[in-house]
Amino acid sequence: MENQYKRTLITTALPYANGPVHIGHLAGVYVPADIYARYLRLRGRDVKMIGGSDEHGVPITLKARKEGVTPQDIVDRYHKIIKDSFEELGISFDVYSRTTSDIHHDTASEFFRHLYDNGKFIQQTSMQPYDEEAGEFLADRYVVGTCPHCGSERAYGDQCEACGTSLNATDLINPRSALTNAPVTLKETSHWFLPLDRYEDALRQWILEGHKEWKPNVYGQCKSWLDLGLQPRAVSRDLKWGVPVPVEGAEGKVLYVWFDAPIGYISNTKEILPDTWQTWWKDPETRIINFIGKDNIVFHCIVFPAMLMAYGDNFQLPDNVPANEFLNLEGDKISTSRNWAVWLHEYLRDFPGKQDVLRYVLTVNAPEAKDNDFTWRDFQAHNNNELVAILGNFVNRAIVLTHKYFEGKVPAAGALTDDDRAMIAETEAAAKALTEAIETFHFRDAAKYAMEIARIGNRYLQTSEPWKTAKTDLGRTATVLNLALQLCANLAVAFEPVLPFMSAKLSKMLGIGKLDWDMLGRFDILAEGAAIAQPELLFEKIEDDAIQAQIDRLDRIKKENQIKNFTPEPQQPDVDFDTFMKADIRVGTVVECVKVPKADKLLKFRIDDGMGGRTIVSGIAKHYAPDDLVGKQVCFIANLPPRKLKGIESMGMILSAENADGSLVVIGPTGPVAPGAQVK
Ligand code: B3M
Ligand code: ZN
Repeated sequence: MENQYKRTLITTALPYANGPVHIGHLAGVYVPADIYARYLRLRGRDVKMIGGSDEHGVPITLKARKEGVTPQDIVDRYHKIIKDSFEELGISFDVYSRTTSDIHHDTASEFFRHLYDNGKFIQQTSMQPYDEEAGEFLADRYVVGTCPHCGSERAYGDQCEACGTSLNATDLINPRSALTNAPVTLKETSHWFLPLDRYEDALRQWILEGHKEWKPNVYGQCKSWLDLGLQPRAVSRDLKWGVPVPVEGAEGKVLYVWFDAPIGYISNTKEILPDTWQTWWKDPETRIINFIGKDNIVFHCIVFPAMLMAYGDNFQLPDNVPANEFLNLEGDKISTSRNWAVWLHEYLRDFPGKQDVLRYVLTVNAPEAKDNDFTWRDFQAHNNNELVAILGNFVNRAIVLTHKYFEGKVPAAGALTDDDRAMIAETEAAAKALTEAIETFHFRDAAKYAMEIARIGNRYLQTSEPWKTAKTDLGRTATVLNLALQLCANLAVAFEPVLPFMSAKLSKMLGIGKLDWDMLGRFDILAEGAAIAQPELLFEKIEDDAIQAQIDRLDRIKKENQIKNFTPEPQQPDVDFDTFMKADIRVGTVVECVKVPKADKLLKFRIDDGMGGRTIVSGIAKHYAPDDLVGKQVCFIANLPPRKLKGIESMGMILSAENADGSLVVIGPTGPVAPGAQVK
């Protein structure tokens, strides 16, 4: 079932350099791509894994403007963070470059020029949002106004973030420029369009007929796009940041970011293979695989292939596009703008040396067929119950016993029993299933089959009890430990794509030089008498406090977001002054406060009200501990009729504000006030 291509070019979506990468990017694109690349390398295949930062596009210029720096400053900052953190996580790019490189600008320009010279574009004029004051056309994101659906005044020209509706800039009520706040006008402009409709039949043929094996989510999205009918798509924009459109009369225009970015795959290949890059793109014996997230499917399966078809010259189309769905975080959509994410560079700082744990958890939870959820408790459980308790435990036991009974040397295996043969057969079956899973991009299953080999190991030690036979039949113990060590070697191979750091450590302990996928399922990897190093822990337990710190961080962010996005309740109808004055609001000092028994919401206050004191029962026990308010001054309504709560007579109501997250904050004077003073 192994494919017959001569070489494999793996591309990974180029992340925008307007922020760091997070676990959603990793689970969707980079971890699966890395697993696949590492697997092919272990098979001795010729493979290149191509990556880089996408450094154009409006979000980058917006961020630069917001911070008062240049777009180049922004991309320099995030390119470095992204590149360094990928490297630390062991994502084994053969190149990780950037679309601001000269080689990319040249390649993208040449690509456009070739299409232009060969009449592959049509030119169309249209009316676009314009800022008279700045003298600039405005990208959708630069137009702000009132949402026609929900009335939010902070909607953008492409989307209202308050209600989630996607919009056109012309839909907004009172559109204004985000640059100058000037009212937006419409002005005529001319752009180049790639007429996708010309490639519709070829695309149908290629995908719908030729690639029925693609994942259902990818195939389905392509089919619905094609069934809707394709339209010409603009490939230029009126912007300053980007690759300038390389033709006469195109001043002030750049290539649309989605035109230049996929060409980045070609530029980055050129960068490492200046002489042979064409073989990697134009030889039909090259297999191209695009790893992307589901929001990029149309660009990789429709637009970029149409660009390549338009170019001609034997450019090859991807053989597969194993796009993933989305990963959520603690039940909520990951969002860069809401800071709702686990950022890779922060993970690496908070969990040093635990790269493999994240890789493992993102693999077993990968959103391969549907959206999936990452939770910190689940992360901890996978580490403690699987990596530590199954994989780490098995390897440790096998090596410790080898040192205990055979001075750290691989003992000789004697005659095999039925149990031994059954264990070998199970391992072979798991290895076969593992290979099949990786070949078909089922990486979740792959990680499970690899872990199955460790489970087989634990069961084997448990049933054959080499520590018992050591007293009666040391030869039998030797056989069992020989096989157990061979299983450890199998684990070093099986897990290399997912857990490369563990695999390197284990290989070193076992004295294995170079790993090879063909070792998998074999029980003669380690030679009799070979020295095994002292056992080192492969994984350590992650304690509750480390997990709680992450959960607390997310709680804080959730709270901050609620306050940021708070919309006050509409104002109440007018009340006449005399009615208002009837409410007698006073200041009092809290003298004493206790919890009301059998009522988890209630606190009983003794208040010095300057009039002999009173008792007030208040439902704020979820927000304040009894001691919090003693000695503080609060405002209360004094003339409400007395009310019995849990048998206690409450004489008034303490005032508090309800915060955006539903929490209550008690209201008091900002300076010392005589108890009993009236609030007017
Ligand atoms: N930068 C979009 C994204 O990060 C885009 C991918 C480009 S791949 C050529 O989702
Ligand atoms: Zn809205």
